[in-house]
Parts: sequence; C-alpha cells; structure tokens
Amino acid sequence: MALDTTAPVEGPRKLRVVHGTCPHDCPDSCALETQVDENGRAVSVRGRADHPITRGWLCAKVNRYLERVYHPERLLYPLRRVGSKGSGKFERISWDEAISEITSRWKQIIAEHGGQSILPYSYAGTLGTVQGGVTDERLWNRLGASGLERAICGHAAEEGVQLVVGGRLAPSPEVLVESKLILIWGSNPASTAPHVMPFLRQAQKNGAQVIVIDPIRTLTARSADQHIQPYPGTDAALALAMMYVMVHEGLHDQQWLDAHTVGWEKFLERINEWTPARAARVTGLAEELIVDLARRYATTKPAMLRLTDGINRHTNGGQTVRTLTCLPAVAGHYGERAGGLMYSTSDWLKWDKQARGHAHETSCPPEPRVLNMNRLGAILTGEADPPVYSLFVYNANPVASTPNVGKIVEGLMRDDLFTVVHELFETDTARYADIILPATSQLEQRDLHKPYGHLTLQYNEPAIEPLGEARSNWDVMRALAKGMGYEDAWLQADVDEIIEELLEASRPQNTSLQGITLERLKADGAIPLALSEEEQVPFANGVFRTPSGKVEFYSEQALAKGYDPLPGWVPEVESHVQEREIVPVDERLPLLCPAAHHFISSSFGNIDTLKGKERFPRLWIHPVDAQKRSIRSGQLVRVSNERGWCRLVADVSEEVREGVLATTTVWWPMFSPDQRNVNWTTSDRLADFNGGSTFYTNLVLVEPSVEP
Ligand SMILES: Nc1nc2c(c(=O)[nH]1)N[C@H]1C(S)=C(S)[C@@H](COP(=O)(O)OP(=O)(O)OC[C@H]3O[C@@H](n4cnc5c(=O)[nH]c(N)nc54)[C@H](O)[C@@H]3O)O[C@H]1N2
Ligand SMILES: Nc1nc2c(c(=O)[nH]1)N[C@H]1C(S)=C(S)[C@@H](COP(=O)(O)OP(=O)(O)OC[C@H]3O[C@@H](n4cnc5c(=O)[nH]c(N)nc54)[C@H](O)[C@@H]3O)O[C@H]1N2
Ligand code: SF4
Ligand SMILES: [Mo]
Repeated sequence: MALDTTAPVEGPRKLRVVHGTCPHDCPDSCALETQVDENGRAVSVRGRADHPITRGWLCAKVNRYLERVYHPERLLYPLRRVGSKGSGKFERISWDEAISEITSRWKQIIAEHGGQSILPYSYAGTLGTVQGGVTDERLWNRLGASGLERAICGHAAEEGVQLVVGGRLAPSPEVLVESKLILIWGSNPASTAPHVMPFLRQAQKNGAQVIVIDPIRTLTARSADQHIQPYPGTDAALALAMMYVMVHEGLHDQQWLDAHTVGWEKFLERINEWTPARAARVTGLAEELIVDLARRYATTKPAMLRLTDGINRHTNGGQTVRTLTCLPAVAGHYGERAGGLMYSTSDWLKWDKQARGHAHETSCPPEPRVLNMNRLGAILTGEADPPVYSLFVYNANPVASTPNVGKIVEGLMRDDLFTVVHELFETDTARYADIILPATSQLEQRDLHKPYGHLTLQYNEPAIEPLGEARSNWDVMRALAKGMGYEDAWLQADVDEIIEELLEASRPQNTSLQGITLERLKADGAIPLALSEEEQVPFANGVFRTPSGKVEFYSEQALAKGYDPLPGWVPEVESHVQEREIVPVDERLPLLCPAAHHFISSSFGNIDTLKGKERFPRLWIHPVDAQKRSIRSGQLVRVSNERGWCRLVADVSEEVREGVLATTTVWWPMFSPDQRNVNWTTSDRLADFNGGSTFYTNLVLVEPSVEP
C-alpha cells in the first residue's frame, strides 16, 4: 500500500524533537534527532550536534532515513503465502491469524521433532540491546529452539584479539587527533565508520601519517599519506616481517616484552623465519617497503593500529588478526594514549547474560544445539540432524547477505520447511516466506544502544507511531510467547522494564555504568560511560585481560581449541599464494566483496537514491587482467566457481591490484542481473577461528558475457 510522502504541510509548524540512535551495524552509532510535525509525521532526521562523535551530521545512507521509513513498499500488514514458494504471491491476514498459525505449527513441530527443529535466524538489522540482543535470546531459550552461532561478521577477529590481549577495549576515536602514525589495516572507515574521518583529517593536520593497507584503493586509501596493496590473505606474513625488522634492528621494547608478555622466545623463533624477502614474495610487496614500514611504525609514537572486521573474512582470518594484534606489543605501543589497538569498544561494558536471556530459568529446556549461521544453506539441505522444520528470520536478509546463497534458496524451497520472515520490506528472503510479519523502523520503536565504536550509552525514544500494523521485534516475541502459552513474566516485560533490569543486574560487574540510570538515559538520550581519561587508555596499567594478565604470544587457550599455539601465516584455502611465489594455478582470481559506501550490508539496497549512487553491481578488474580476458569497461561479465555464478558489470580500473578482483556489497538479488548477487559464489567454509565467515576467500573465473 502506498503512503503519501509528498503531502504539503500548511501553516507554521510546531515541530517536536525526539532523541534517538541509529540502529544500523556501524561503529558510529550516531545520536539522532527527529523532528515530528503536529500530525505525528517525521519531517527530518539529523545527527545531534552535542554528541562527541556524531557532531551534527549523518552519513550518506541515514541522511535518507525518511525515504526508508516512509518507503512506498514498507510492509504494513501480516501476509500469508498463496502462490508457490518464492513466487511472491501473498494475501493479507490479521495478526491474530498470523500468531495462531505460527504457534500452532510450532507446537506441532515441537511435539513431533523437538524444539531444536525450529531455527531463529537473525543478525544485524538493528544493533539494539532489546530489539536485537534480548530478542535474540529470551523466547528461543524458553522454547528450546536451536541456538544460532552469530559468526557471519567478526567472529574470527574477535577470537584473534581475545587470544592476544583478552578483550575488546579500544579508546574512543577522538583520541586519534593525538596519534602520530595511524595504520589502518584492512578497514575502510570513510565508508564504514565515517565519523572516524574528521579525527583522521585532524591528525594529519597535526602532522600524523595515515597509512592504509588494503588491496583495494578505497575511499579511505585515497586520502591517506601512503597506500600499501598486499595480495589478499597475506597480511600476517607482512606483520611477521615487520616484527623481524624491529627485532633485527633493535626497535622492539625488550624490557616491556619481558615484563608484559608470555611466550616471547617461542614467538621470536617464528618471527625469525620471516625475512622481509620472504614476506615480499608472499605479499607481492617490495622488500624495501616492508622494511621502511616496520621502521616507521616502530619508531613513531604514539602509533595506533586500526583494525575492523573486513580483514577477518578469510579462511586464515583469525590468525591474521591475531598476528596483527601482536604488532603494538612488539613495538611497545600498548598502554599509550593515542597508541595501541583500535578494534572495538565492546568490552568496556558487558551486559549480565542471565538478565538478557534468562536461559537458566526452570521453565527453559536444557541448552540446545547451536548451528552456525554461515552454514544456513547446508543446514537447510541436510547438514542438520534433526532437520530444521521451521525457520524464523528477523533482522537479517540471508538470501542477499549470507554466503553460498544458491544452497539457501534450495533449502527455502523445501515443502516441509515452514518459514516466517519479520521484515520492513519484501526482501528476496521474504519472498520465500510462508508468513511475512511487518516490522517497525527505528523511529517507531524503543531501545537502548551500546556502540562498538565509541563510549556513550544511548537511548532510542520512538518518534512516531508504527506505520500500518508494523510491530517491533520484541512485541512480536511477546505475542509469540503468549501464543505458545508461556506465562513467564520475563517474556512479557516492556522495553523499559528490560533496560532497567539489564542496567541493575550488570551494574555490580561494570563500573562503567556508575551513575547511569534509565531515567537519565531517557532525559539525555546519550550518556558517556563512566570511564576516567586514564581508564580510557586500554591496558595503561600493563594488565591485560588474558588468563595470564599479559599479552599472550604463546597461548594455551589457542592450543586447547586446536589452533596453532602461536600467531603465524598460512595460505588461504582457496588461493594462488604459495610459499615461494604467486602461482596462477588456473585462470581463476580472488574476488573481494567488501562494504558498499551507500548500503549497510543489504540494508538501504532498495532506496532508489542510494541504489542510484552505487549505480550497478560492478566488478573492478585491473587492466592487465581485463586485457587477458578481452573484457572492457561497462560490459557484463560472468563470475563463477563450483558454488555458483552471477553477472556483474566490468569496471576496468587500477583501483585493485593486478591479480585481484573486487565488487562491493550487498546488492539485492532482485535488483541485480539474473536476480542473483555475488553471494552465489562466496563460500560457506568456516574460518580458522570461531566458525567465522570467509566471504573474501573466493576464487572465481571471470569471462565476458553476452546480454541475455
Ligand atoms: N557504508 C557501509 N558501512 C558499513 C557496512 C556497509 O555494508 N556499508 N557494513 C557494516 C558492517 S556489518 C561491518 S562488519 C563493518 C565493516 O567495516 P570494514 O572492516 O571497514 O569494512 P569491509 O569493507 O568489510 O572491509 C574493509 C577493507 O578490508 C579490505 N580487505 C579485505 N581482505 C583483505 C586482506 O586480506 N588484507 C587487507 N589488508 N585488506 C583486506 C577490503 O578491501 C576493504 O576495503 O562496516 C559496517 N559499516
Ligand atoms: N558478499 C558479502 N556479503 C556479506 C558481507 C560482505 O562483506 N560481502 N558482509 C557480511 C557482514 S559483515 C554482515 S554483518 C552480514 C549482515 O547480514 P544481515 O544482518 O542479514 O544484514 P542485512 O542484509 O542488512 O539485513 C538486515 C535486514 O534486517 C531488516 N531489519 C532492520 N531493522 C529491523 C527490525 O527492527 N526488525 C526486523 N525484523 N528486521 C529489521 C532490514 O530491513 C534488512 O533486510 O552480511 C554479510 N554479508
Ligand atoms: S550508519 Fe553509521 S554513520 Fe550512518 S548514521 Fe548510522 S551510525 Fe551514523
Ligand atoms: Mo558486519
């Protein structure tokens, strides 16, 4: 049903201002202010000027937020499938009918196959503590549904960081203005964390060098002082050789290493294997460049290493991030203000697990199996035993964003699978649903946000009434719990009650919550975590959060998990990079598919203005590689491998290094040639650590394609 977004408003306007938070998967978690007119309609969404990171502006995507909220294709009512699966034919039903149909199917499935045959599938539609975190746990714990290993994004990296320093503690990005060298490694903040950029610019004005290490000439790389383009998946080799140079030139901090690290001698043996000449062969970089980089990184203080999750989506991604995390230790940068590691701020505050999920209530069945979300296609087509008979998707768009989509679609077509999708739009995933439920946007729901890129806690007050019959995730969970006949009060609490419960239960273990109350959150919208200036410098006291309290080069934990006990480099599983040189074993090339500037994963992929700015799903290919294949710019090309294929539009360009292909993601399949995107080729193989995703370990054949 179309909503009129163009109605003129007459007379002087009395606008109400409502404070909120951007819910999208972005470390900036911007503080929003929404202006609402006398008819209850939002007329503008802006960034709060008084927030230390937002500073009065929003990114290219969320500047268009009202186009998303009032989009003519917003889902407004529950729908039931009437055509065949995937045909996109639905009829309107009431919420009562929808809830009763879902819960009666579930009761039957539980009786026949057990709760584990129901799989909730969700990720980062909203990062809200209630509409995301609590929603991801409570009902599912009570129901005994299969657990979901949420490993699609940064799982391998988190483990890598955890093993070395024991926690995700980064300073707030404002501190970058004091850094003298900023090494941005496999991260593209100009697109993915834009509010970091003004601090980088200021740092450069203050004399800092900004160095970007990325096979692609990203927006961030373009404004850096130096851009280094290694072959993908070889970064650990580069880091080891940097450490080699530091050690052999006496640029490391031996005293600090003796006092604050475990396993240095063993690690040194490995470092000694990595001469710059050897790393040059693996990375495709010049030996002198590696030596020079090592010297500057070791001798410039303070030096900040910025890592995000992009670089971890390889089969060796965990070891890569773990090895990089050792660099600040060898150079003696940990514990310095404006130096060390800037990965994520997530562990400055940890919510009490029981308050969030209530898993230990007596009404909850024993802990169920856990299924890895990266394997969704395999799970639906036979890997899960007992099989999954019902899939409940919310906060996610797997038919666009999950690897090896061809398999997922095959699974979604199963007649014996009952699929429910809770969404704002009829996405490619929703098209395969048996029941679609309409979801609210952030302007229509209440929540609390704990950013992963800075240090304020933020409230989101609803600005407008839900459109149509849209309901928030938590309201849907409450309705489903009732439909299932569950009487537990913790399944019916309202959002503020939950926030209060989380704050109070988490307070004893988190001094960063001191003085932060629901009342203040509601009044101020955004409150800095209670951390003094000194506390905001991670590991300043030389104490790390690992079992030994030190930086762990050698790790018993890693050994116990079956990983290499030491950091190091191994080639990717699908790769031309072998020990001595880059050997083109066949004509296939590695295809990177990182974040697009105007989308967030697949979110915003249906907003015409933003889609227009991304223009088309392109394939960057270096002129040398293009010429070998007779590929010209603007031409449709087919990329394929044993998993599947899709077609992209060639963009012959030196933005990528020779031998590497790139596209940006995530395009909606329905807006792509042949209704398929790059994830028809990406692998559902798991990374070396923690079941992480491996989107960027992807060899493809690329060839010209004729127009259909
Ligand atoms: N505009 C926008 N913002 C986003 C998102 C989005 O889709 N669009 N997504 C959000 C999400 S979910 C996340 S997780 C974050 C991700 O934030 P980032 O980590 O900054 O983003 P990515 O684009 O995934 O990856 C960053 C860079 O890593 C590079 N890279 C890939 N493999 C390698 C490698 O082997 N070596 C090196 N040196 N570099 C490599 C890619 O070329 C890419 O430029 O961004 C969030 N913000
Ligand atoms: N090729 C390729 N694929 C990738 C990546 C890549 O780099 N390359 N990156 C991966 C990464 S890092 C990530 S994190 C994943 C993200 O994967 P997903 O979490 O699946 O992200 P989206 O595709 O943006 O889908 C989120 C969906 O949630 C919906 N949504 C938003 N708010 C709400 C709400 O309040 N309630 C409900 N019910 N729904 C809501 C949105 O409309 C959207 O359709 O994608 C991964 N996919
Ligand atoms: S997507 Fe990121 S930069 Fe854009 S408004 Fe949201 S939090 Fe801010
Ligand atoms: Mo992500």
